[in-house]
Amino acid sequence: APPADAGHDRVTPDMIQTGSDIPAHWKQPEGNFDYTRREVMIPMRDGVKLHTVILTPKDAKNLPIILNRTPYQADGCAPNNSPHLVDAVWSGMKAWADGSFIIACQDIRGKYGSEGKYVMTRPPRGPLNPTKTDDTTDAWDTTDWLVKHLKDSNGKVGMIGSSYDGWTVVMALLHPHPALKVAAPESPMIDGWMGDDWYHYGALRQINLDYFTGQMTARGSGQSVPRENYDDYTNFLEAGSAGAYADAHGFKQLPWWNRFAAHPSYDAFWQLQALDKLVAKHPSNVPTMWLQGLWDQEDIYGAIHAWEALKEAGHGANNHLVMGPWWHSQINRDGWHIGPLKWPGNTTAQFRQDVMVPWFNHYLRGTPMKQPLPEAMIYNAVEQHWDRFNDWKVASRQKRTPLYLQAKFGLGFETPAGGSDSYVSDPAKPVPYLPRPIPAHDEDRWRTWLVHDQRFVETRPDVLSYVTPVLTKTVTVQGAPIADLYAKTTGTDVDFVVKLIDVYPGTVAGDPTMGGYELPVSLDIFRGRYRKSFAHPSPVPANQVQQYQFRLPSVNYEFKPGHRIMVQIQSSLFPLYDRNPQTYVPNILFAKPSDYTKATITIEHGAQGRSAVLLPVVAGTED
Ligand code: PG9
Repeated sequence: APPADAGHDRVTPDMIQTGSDIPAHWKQPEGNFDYTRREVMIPMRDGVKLHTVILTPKDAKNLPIILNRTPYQADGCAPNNSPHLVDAVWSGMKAWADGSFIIACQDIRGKYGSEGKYVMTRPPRGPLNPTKTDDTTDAWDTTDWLVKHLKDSNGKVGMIGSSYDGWTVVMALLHPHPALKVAAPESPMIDGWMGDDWYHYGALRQINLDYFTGQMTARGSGQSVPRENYDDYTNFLEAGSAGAYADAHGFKQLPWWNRFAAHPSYDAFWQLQALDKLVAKHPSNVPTMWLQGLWDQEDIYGAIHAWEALKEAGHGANNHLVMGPWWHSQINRDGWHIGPLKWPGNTTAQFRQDVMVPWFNHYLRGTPMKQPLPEAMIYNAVEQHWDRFNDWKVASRQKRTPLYLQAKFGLGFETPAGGSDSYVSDPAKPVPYLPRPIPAHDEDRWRTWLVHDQRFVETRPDVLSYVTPVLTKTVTVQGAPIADLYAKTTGTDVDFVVKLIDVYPGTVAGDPTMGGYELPVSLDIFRGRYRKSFAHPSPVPANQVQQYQFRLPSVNYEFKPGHRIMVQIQSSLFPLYDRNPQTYVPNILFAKPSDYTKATITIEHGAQGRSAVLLPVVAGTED
């Protein structure tokens, strides 16, 4: 008899694969899914098709559409293969995934599944973009397609998105489709030079160079810059200038870097894509919630400046400002705390549920609002509640009281007696923005650096710390503080970092680790060459007192009795910002090692100028 396995050792055709094991089209059987997912390529006016993921609740009828346009992969909108929409979507979409909205997420032109060419924050059509399309037309064409093709929709669209996705919302608002009924740009990038992602008043945020390779070395997700050392303080110090770092890592292959590096000043390249100016020129009637974090470590400038520009231009009625106690884009995640500051609840979930979604529902399906949205809602991090303002003054209309630097490192509202203080700023030993080591990819530390205890630099000889006596009554500050320094340097260029700090009492009942904490309430950096003009930098005359005046991020804060107010001044914030060589060179990005020199910097608080932080105090300065 033949052996039992005879015939089982033959290869048959069904065992062989010469094609692909990945089918050309895979369709997930919907089974018990409470939504359908489909992917469409939506044609734009120039024929380019944009990849769009559409999530429609089962049995949808007459539902509004929530649209998000992103450079970060539309598929990421619903990363989980769950049968329940609310579990399928990422945290930022959960508020819209209760079955009462159709969700549409789109890859912008040139990224991930979309056709076309990618341009970094593609400027609006005009002198910087001579083509016939931009993210305004793409949003318009997408909205038009959605309301015509999604039969289950009620024909009304709301747009949301944070950061770059917030920028896409603002671009849509420059000429909105009539079906766009409500919008929320969250931490939108508005002016990359003045105070959002790329520069702050001319100082380069060099750790964003990773973002360039991440976004532009691949259509999908690119990689960050490879590191020699764990500590980015060392990496950037060893590289010399930001330009040398970029050159060493191949950046010359990136067209965006070459445009970027050729325009270190606020010339037409930056001016013509500043969206606060553009929204004021092309205001929309779309009810818009401009939203950002009070400690927004990436785009702290954008939302409030766009909102102020609109209010100034007479469009306050349909534009609202919201500032929560949040880091960048935290609105799309949990909001129980930021760093060591804990809130009585989940501030983001509560805001989305109590304010944002009802407000969207009002405009998307006519649901009455329990309480109208005021002009501005700004969290009071000290009293731990939201303050509602019917007239939040734009910065140019705020009254301010000088909080003067005083002798012996005092600080107070009284006219200073006179004097000055000096420090040596050494570019070989720049002041870190966090205690070392500083791996920039450590997300938690990056998200919370703006609330980091500043005691770690207080005793450095190149950091001046001025402090008030212990307060006996509350000083309430509402608005944008202004740093107003009178200073001289032995060099010909200089940076100033000014921090407004709340110094906690030495012991804090119930929260002992906060004893003596030095909490930055508002801080920023300013590059001295721009003291007279952002477009036309000029050397700083050595040894001559100059005025350096710049606006700090807006606050709604109370300095309480028992606390003290501190102002810290220093000339670097590294490696977040590139080092100023302190010798004037045409383009700091490409400063040579020999340009970096020590300088003695003197801050005046007397006859030569009364340095101060001009505070928008609303209570607490008079007896
Ligand atoms: N802050 C990021 C960004 C926005 C716009 C341009 C470049 C970067 C972001 O989080 O999207």
